[in-house]
Amino acid sequence: MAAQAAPNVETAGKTGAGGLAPSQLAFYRENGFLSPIPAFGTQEAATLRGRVEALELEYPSAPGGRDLNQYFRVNGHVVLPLLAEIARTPAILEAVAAVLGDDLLVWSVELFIKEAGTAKVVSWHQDLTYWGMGETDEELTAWIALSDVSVEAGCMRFIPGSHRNAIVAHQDTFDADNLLSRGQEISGIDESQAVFGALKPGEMSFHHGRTFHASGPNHSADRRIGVAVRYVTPHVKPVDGSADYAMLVRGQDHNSAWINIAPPALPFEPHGLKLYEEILAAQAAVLAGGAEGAVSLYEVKTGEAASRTTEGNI
Ligand SMILES: O=C(O)CCC(=O)C(=O)O
Repeated sequence: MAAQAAPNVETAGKTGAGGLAPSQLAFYRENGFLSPIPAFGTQEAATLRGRVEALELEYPSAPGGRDLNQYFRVNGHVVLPLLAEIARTPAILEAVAAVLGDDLLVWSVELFIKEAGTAKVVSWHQDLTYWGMGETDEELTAWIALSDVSVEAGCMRFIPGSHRNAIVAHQDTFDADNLLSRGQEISGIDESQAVFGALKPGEMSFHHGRTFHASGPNHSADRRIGVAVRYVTPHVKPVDGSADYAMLVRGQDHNSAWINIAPPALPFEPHGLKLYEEILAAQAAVLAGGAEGAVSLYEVKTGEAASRTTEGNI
């Protein structure tokens, strides 16, 4: 399909530093995604990438009896100051606020890394399918590129307007080459409708939690590194009334159902590790619910997660 290109930030006439122009906001509302949007300068992006790679060198196996990849892939902001810091970047918050309003929380931060030449993919899916938040419009993902995320490197693809669907049926594949927690996928997507969201280092895309999206293998000679930050408003609630956790990053959280968490001061502090297990235990029942196989990213450690670290908000 000859999809309409997203308005370029250089030409769109922004409403304020980091904010979105009316044409960009209109594009997002119409299509359920927007790409590219500037988040960091090239040098800043290189520095952030260096900090991610320094963590990989420093923690070949991470504290807390889990691999670093576990913390990179699920709720990294709870134990890694770097990821909490990226999620609080003013230019990113300014742009997210243009869509969701001034009161913003971060529900999750995840790193999606595809090594050079890897067959790893992300199948067609809608994010909200297993998150237990219903079909809310008050959530979006900012996906920030820390490397050159070209078509060749396996950038994301989006189906324009697909966010107008309800949550559709997904099948768990547990495919080893799929980066998703259970390899979930929507069948029957007309890929000719898809629009690529290639990003330069420091650029980001936004997508709605019901937008159909996917990404292919990395055929480039470099790693493909992206940080996905899941923003919600205080109006979003776990639909089953269960406890879930989020970090307030802008404005106020007047009437939220979220247990508010603070960003960590240091990597893998004992308190952060305990909180990490508490959150994973609380989320596992919902996020791994109904799966036919083990969802390894949501495997709860026995014995530890039962004790709460929080008394209300922290
Ligand atoms: O990193 C990718 O290719 C896909 C990421 C994704 O599906 C998401 O952020 O929701």
